[in-house]
Amino acid sequence: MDRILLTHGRIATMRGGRYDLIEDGALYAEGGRIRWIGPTGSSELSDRAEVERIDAKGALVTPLLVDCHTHLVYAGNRAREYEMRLEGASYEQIAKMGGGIASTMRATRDASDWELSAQTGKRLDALVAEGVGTVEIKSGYGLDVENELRCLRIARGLERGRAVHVRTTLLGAHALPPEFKGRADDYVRVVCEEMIPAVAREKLADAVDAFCEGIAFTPEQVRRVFEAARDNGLPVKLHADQLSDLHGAALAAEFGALSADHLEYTNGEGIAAMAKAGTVAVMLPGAFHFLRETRLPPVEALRKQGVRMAVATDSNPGTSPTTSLTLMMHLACSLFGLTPEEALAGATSHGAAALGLADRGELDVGKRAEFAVWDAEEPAELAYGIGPKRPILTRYPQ
Ligand code: DI6
Ligand code: FE
Repeated sequence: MDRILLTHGRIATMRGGRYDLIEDGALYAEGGRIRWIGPTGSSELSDRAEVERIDAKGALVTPLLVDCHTHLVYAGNRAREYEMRLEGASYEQIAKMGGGIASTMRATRDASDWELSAQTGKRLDALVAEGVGTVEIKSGYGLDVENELRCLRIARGLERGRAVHVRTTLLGAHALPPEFKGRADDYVRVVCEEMIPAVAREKLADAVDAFCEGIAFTPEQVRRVFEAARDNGLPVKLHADQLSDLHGAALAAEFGALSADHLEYTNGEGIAAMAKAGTVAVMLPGAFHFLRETRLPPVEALRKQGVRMAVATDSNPGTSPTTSLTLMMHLACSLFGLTPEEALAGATSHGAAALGLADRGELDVGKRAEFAVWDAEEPAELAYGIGPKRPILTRYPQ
C-alpha cells in the first residue's frame, strides 16, 4: 500500500539535528514521501482513506538510520593481526610488514564475485536489521582498476531485494598495492587517469575518498586525486588526521568535501576550514576503540564552530570489525563525549549530510517516508544500551 498513516508515536523528527520531539505524533505518507506530520489528534488527519495504519502505541519513532562510512566489500578477516596488536605490534608496523590493508586486498582479489557478494551481503543485512536505511560502501580493497570497479559493482548490486539504499565511494587511494612498491606517484596516476574516469563513465560511484596518512598517501597525492575527482564531476571525502596531523581536514575543506572522517589529530585551523566549507565531521569511535587510540577527536571545538558531526561504523576488517551503528552511537557518547542527541543526529540527519543527501535523515514534509519504530520511549535509549538494537518495525519506500 502506498499510503501510510502512523499514529501515537513519540516522534524524534531529528529536524536540524535535534530530537525535536512530537509527543503523541502522527505522520502521513504517500508516494514514498511524508505529506503531513504533527499531533495525532489533529483534525487534518480525519478523512484519510485506504491507508496502511500503524499504531505506534507511544513507542519511539525515528528516521531510518544512515551509516555514512563503511568498507563493507572485502573477503577474509584479520583476527590474527588483532592478536599481534594485543601482543604489542602497532597498526603501522603490521602494515609495513605487508599485513593490514594489503592482506585484505589479497583475500579480496582472490575471492569470486559470488563469495564477495555473500560476505558483504551478510554485513549489510546486519546493518539493515538495526534500522539502517542508507549505507555508504567504499571500495578500497581491490587496488587496481579491475578490482576497484568490481567491488563497486558488487556494492551496488546488493541493493537489489533489500530495503536499503547503497551509496558507493571509490577509495582507490586507500593503500599502495604491492606491485607499485616504491612507485606511489605512478599508482596515484592510475587512480587519477584510469580509475576515476572509468568509475565516472560507468556511474559506479557517488563520491571519491582517499586515505591521507604516513602509511598511505601524502597531502600532495591526495590533492591530485581530488583534482581528478573534481574534473570528473565527483564530490570528495577524506580519511583525515586519523593517526597523525597532516592537515587533512583543511585539505578536504579546500575541496568542499562532503565530509572529513576520523579527525583524531585535526588542529584548530582544520576545524575552522571545515566550518567555513560546511564539511561534515564523521566520528568513527569503532576504529578509535579497536586501535586503542588515546587521542580524542576535537569534539568540543567542532561543536563550538558549528561543524555537524556524523557517527558511522567504519565497518572494515582491520580497524573496526563491527556491523552495529547503535553500538557506535554508544561509543561516540561514552568515548568521545557526544550527547545521545548528537549521536542520534550523527546517525540520521548529519549522516545523510555527510553523503550529500537532503531528502532523508529527518522526518518532515517532503522527506522520504523512511522510519523506524523502536521498543523504546526515550530517544537516548538508542545510544544508552551496549550492543545492537532491533527496531519493532521499519518502513522503507521502494
Ligand atoms: N582508515 C581505517 O581505519 C581503515 N581504512 C582507513 O583508511 C582501515 C582499513 C584496514 O585496516 O583494512
Ligand atoms: Fe574508513
